[in-house]
Amino acid sequence: MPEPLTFPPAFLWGAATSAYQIEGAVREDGRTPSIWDTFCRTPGKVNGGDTGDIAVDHYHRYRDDVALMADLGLTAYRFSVSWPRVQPTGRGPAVQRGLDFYRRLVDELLAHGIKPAVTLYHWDLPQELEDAGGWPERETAYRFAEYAAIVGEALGDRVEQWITLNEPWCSAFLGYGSGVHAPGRTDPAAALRAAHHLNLAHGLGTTALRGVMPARNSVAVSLNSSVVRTVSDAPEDLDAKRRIDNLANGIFHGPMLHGAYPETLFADTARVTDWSFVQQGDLGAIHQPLDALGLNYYTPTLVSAAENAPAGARADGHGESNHSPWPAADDVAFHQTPGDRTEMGWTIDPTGLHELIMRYSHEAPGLALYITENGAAYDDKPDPDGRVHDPERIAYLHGHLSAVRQSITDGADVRGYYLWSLMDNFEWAYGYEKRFGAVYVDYATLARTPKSSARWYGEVARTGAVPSAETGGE
Ligand code: GBH
Repeated sequence: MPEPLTFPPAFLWGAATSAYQIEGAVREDGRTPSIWDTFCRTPGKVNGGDTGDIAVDHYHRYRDDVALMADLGLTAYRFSVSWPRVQPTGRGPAVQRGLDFYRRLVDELLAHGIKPAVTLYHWDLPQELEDAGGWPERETAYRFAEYAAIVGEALGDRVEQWITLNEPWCSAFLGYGSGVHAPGRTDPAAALRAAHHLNLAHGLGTTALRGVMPARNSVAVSLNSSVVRTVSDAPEDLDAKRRIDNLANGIFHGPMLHGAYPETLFADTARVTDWSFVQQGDLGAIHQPLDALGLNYYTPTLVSAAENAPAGARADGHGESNHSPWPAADDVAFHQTPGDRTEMGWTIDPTGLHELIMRYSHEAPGLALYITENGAAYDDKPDPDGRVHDPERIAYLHGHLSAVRQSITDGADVRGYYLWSLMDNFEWAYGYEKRFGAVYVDYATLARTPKSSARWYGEVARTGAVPSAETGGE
């Protein structure tokens, strides 16, 4: 029988969530609307008109949720702080009742031996800051740094792992480019400004955190870096790949890790913007030493030059929008990667995760890597006996964890893995229709039931090893 794949003893086995997707309680304890509250109330933006008003009521059920994680055997938990819960107008003094929720949550995690990782920004900008211009405005980056200091000061004594931003690509290009995410704007120039100000927020936020926290704490960012592949090695296809790699990856990791935007990005986007919003000193402010890098991975991106695309192929990355999230890249075509897909329509390709990890272990030498999100949506339904069997998710996790293990063998310094997601939750523009959870949520009662994948993953966490065969769970 083949040996199980054993991971390093200190490897963190976690699950991830975000505030708006799980908390609910949107009007409690002084919280004000974020751009997602507003977006959900804009007709036609979110499937079924769903909102995060109640979500999975984690705000009131966090004790049970932490107990469930401990019962499963998880050793780490990544969650995000809701900015408008802590600083309702996006400026000024903190609301202690808002911070108290996170203090209680962190204490509960620590009491159960679960290591918390805090994401400061997982897409829920206070609406007042959007009204003042949002991420395309430079001021938002300064506001973020102030907010980072508030949270760092409140939780820095008990949380060691910090993540400034979750997936700034989504905030900039889905929020201000394609408009499928809040605030729903469709302006490529504004999206590029947003990207720069998110970078600046990351840098200023990192500096602010360092200023208020013990030096032992670790600061990172979570990027949804794309594994970009082409349909051929024709020069125009390779050029399409280079441009999408710039817009997906280099636009963020360039300034953050190397202190510079990719040289060709300016020419690539010249017809959209002249980049005059980049001020002297910005790149230095963004390029702060980091302790770790978080990578979120779901599926690779397959491109060609539009001229090389078969008839009928088009950018499938646009969601329901007619606007592309890729500024000045109308002559790039996006293709479906061959293979089985999840319920999101995303092709299952663990080789992409290996490729991503190896790329960033070279791009960011010396930085610890964490997989801060990976997982799959399936159409889960309870059996008549109430159990939820999700063998497809176990297979997905098995494949991707094997890829992580292979990367470690190949020399990458991967220190932990956070499954997306702990439990079914509000899947942004898809509403509650898509289930990413290892734990099933019955939306009528909000009862939680671990799926077979949760038991399987808990066993992995407890043994520190992935079984050689993917069968398991209950
Ligand atoms: C993550 O986003 C989020 O961090 C998390 O909150 C969310 O619930 C989870 O994943 C599942 O969606 O088709 O052109 O947009 C992942 C978002 C989805 C962004 C795939 C990039 C492909 C490119 N990513 N998407 S495009």
